[in-house]
Amino acid sequence: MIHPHDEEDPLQPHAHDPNPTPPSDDPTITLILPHGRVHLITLADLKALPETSVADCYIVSTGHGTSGPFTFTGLALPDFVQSYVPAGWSHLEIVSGDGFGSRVMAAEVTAARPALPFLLAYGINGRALTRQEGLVRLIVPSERDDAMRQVKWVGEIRVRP
Ligand SMILES: Nc1nc2c(c(=O)[nH]1)N[C@H]1C(S)=C(S)[C@@H](COP(=O)(O)O)O[C@H]1N2
Ligand SMILES: [Mo]
Repeated sequence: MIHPHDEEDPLQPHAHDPNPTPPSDDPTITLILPHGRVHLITLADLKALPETSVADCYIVSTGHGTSGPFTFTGLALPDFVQSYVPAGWSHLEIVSGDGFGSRVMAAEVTAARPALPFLLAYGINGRALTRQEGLVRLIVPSERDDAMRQVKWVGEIRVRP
């Protein structure tokens, strides 16, 4: 239910018309660490780490219905964290240049490596994900009622203490 007077948290939207248009052409991700240190992470950087594929993923749009199943390929979030995020963080804010984003808690990433890991995806069904399709896209395989955590065009990852 939408209450017009609520200020909606852009990292936890309740309803959303998906944006079809990439905010830019560049898939580079800006990583912002808790003390303000910034790293640029290119697509090549992501691909240099071991890749993970997750089958039977669906993108369930409450507006235009369900697409899938897809096999998404990318860097699993536990592997991303291991390589890029120093210990002592509580959550990640994974946001796109269009303002859409998702908050991912440390427990979701690290509490026993899940069978269905979140991915920073750059592949779909054995081919490269296009920018139009969301490159680099956050995939949340367990999300089946809607797709409101599956951020297209990840542009910034903010690490919160
Ligand atoms: N950056 C960004 N990611 C987004 C959205 C958006 O508007 N911007 N919409 C979300 C919603 S509500 C849906 S249903 C899906 C739609 O994904 P699709 O365009 O691949 O079907 O993207 C999700 N990720
Ligand atoms: Mo949606």
